Amino acid sequence: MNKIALITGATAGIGQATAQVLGKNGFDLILTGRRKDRLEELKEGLAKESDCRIITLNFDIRNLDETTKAFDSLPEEWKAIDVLVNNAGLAVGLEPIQEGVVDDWERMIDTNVKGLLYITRLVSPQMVKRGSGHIVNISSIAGREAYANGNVYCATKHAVQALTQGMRIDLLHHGIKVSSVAPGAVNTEFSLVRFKGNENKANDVYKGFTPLYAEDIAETILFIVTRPSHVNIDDVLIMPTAQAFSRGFHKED
Ligand code: NDP
Ligand code: 8X3
Repeated sequence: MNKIALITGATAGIGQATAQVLGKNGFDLILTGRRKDRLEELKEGLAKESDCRIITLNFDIRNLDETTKAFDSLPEEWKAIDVLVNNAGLAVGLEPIQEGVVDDWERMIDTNVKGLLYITRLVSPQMVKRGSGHIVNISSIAGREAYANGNVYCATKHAVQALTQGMRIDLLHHGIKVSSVAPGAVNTEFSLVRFKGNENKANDVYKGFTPLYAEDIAETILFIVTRPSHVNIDDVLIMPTAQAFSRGFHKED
């Protein structure tokens, strides 16, 4: 039987690419997100390109009740998840703290921190029961350093780093691996979401240099989850060659 990977936020960007890469490399998939049509499209596409089995779960990860119901709806054998990729997340807004929009703060904290915790709380007991499993948390360069106006988003990703370490310690005696992947700028829908649909602002983020692509992160995740059982890749910081730190880019006109 194939290993089962649950990927949160598989409707776009890094999660979608990870679904494609893991699906083509022998994993069965549980794919989640709010946009049901995108999940169905991805499932259909993957079914043509690979022979992996796929279940889609459509829910808002900020809602504990919805998340629990979605997990409970899985057939019993699918609850034995081998790999959990905690990817669903977002930045909303880019304002100095004194001008911050409280609703934006709540969306980020509820998704990036609380949502990650909700799904981990549901999946990890099954891993503990079996004495195996792997949790991969998608952090960010924003989880290593703060940058101007990034305040709350950076705080949520610092929380992901701390949770990665905490989970690794708590799960140490249960044979469960915990890893984090912290990317720099990846060209996905991330900036479109951050700038609330403003395409010009979003496109500007990736102008003048070659950013990472979602596939670069997906390949990294595949490497991490296919190491031998005695090897854990704790933390990966992966940056575009043209980015040395959060706001340090080599850009050409
Ligand atoms: P995208 O916007 O392309 O994808 C984000 C995914 O998260 C979507 O599938 C979206 O699905 C899902 N998501 C967001 N909110 C919710 C929610 N409330 N409930 C369920 N799913 C949700 O961005 P990326 O692929 O770039 O982002 C993926 C992760 O990578 C995030 O955690 C982000 O912080 C992190 N990251 C991104 C970087 C970048 O530069 N792009 C760099 C470093 C880290 P849907 O809207 O359908 O619910
Ligand atoms: C996404 C990258 O630098 O915009 O986490 O925060 S950054």
